[in-house]
Amino acid sequence: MTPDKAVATQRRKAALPQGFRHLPGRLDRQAQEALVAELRIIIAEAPLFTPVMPRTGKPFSVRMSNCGSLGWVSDVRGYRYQPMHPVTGRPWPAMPSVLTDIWAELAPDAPPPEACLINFYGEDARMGLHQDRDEATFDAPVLSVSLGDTALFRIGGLERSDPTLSLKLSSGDVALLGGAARLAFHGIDRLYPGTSTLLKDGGRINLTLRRVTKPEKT
Ligand code: MD6
Ligand code: FE
Repeated sequence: MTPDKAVATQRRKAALPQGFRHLPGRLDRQAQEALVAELRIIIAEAPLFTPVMPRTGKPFSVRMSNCGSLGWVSDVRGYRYQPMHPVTGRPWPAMPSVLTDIWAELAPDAPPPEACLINFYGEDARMGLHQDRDEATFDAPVLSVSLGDTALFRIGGLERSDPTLSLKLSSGDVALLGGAARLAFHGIDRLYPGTSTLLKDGGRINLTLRRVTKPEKT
């Protein structure tokens, strides 16, 4: 084996997991601006908060809020979904219809989404490699919408140690983790500040739509 080939073999190339989809530019600029305007109203009602890691209490570098009937929260007691904002105690605002429309288009067989997690990244924020596994059902995909500065997204397999592959998520992009990719490890390694003019103070918003509860059998 030539030295080059030995290196190539060692650096196992990750294949994108089946069921991962990346739809660059799914929302055009006008749709992105309209969605940001809706998110400003949502965040006025349900302010961004800084979650902390279970047990350690270490703060996340992203700030969060939610819309929809359920919201994902993290505090020293653990990760969970709850119907109320952890600080205000009020119900989460409704999900914008542009988001439920994209869900209906891309996940036509899934029951409607219940939670939309809103993650706000300042220029130094990141998101460690994780699985989205706090839902009671993994049948529906998780759908993500990116707004603002471009981010470097990394996705691997079902084990934390599996090889990973990186791609950039830009403003207006949609990503879908479904099928075998539903429980794939993934994270955000970094932002590229100044790559978008959408958010007037920079940064990035990522929205993730999830089905949380098992649908009623009909
Ligand atoms: C982010 N995304 O893009 C982090 N999760 O900021 C996620 O954690 C994510 O993009 C589930 C499905 C798609 C995602
Ligand atoms: Fe995730």
